[in-house]
Amino acid sequence: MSECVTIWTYDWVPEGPRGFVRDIRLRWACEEAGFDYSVRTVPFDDRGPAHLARQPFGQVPFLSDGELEIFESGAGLLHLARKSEKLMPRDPVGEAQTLQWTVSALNSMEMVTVPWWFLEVTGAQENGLSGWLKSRLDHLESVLKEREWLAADRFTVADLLMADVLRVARVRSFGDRPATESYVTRIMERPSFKKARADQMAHFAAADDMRPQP
Ligand SMILES: N[C@@H](CCC(=O)N[C@@H](CS)C(=O)NCC(=O)O)C(=O)O
Repeated sequence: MSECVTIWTYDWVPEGPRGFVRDIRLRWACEEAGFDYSVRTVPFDDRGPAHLARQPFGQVPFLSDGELEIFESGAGLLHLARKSEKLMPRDPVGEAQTLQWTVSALNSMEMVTVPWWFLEVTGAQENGLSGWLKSRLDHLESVLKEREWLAADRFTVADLLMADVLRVARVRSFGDRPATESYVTRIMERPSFKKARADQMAHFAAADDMRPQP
């Protein structure tokens, strides 16, 4: 049953991360699949026991679907993908390819991009993770030179996640990789991504008016 999906995110975040908060992954997947969903919030400033009971690291997003509660954006995406063939094919080969690339987006790519990006934005003189990131991006470029999508010859949740991991500006501008660039650009052109991003931006902008003025 798709009508009970609820995506949980913060009630507000500062401007910097808007458009990148990971609830966008779940919003976007619901849009791609055509699910009805609602978005509910937990306080950004005060991450209390109710939040920690549902996301033990005090982070977002997490998802509820009827009786089910799931944290980790990747787990939430795979849950949604099990509900819609639009996100993951049902044949065993297509499904296996989708699963491996979904996990690889998190465990081979994001595990490098996030710490690399963090060193970049905190102004490290020399980013010691650049070689590691270059290697991962170069390997992916070789794959994307040969094909349009990561799995099953069609858009899947694996592409949604890989593109979301890669669309961070500093990662995109790190080296010249035309196949990867065209892949990310093409995926960001999808109406479901644009809607999810616009909705997230509007959600946090609306919360500004409710904030106590400094
Ligand atoms: N591995 C987690 C990462 C979640 C994550 O980093 N969430 C960010 C927002 S995009 C957050 O809650 N940051 C606040 C914090 O870490 O305290 C997932 O994919 O769900």
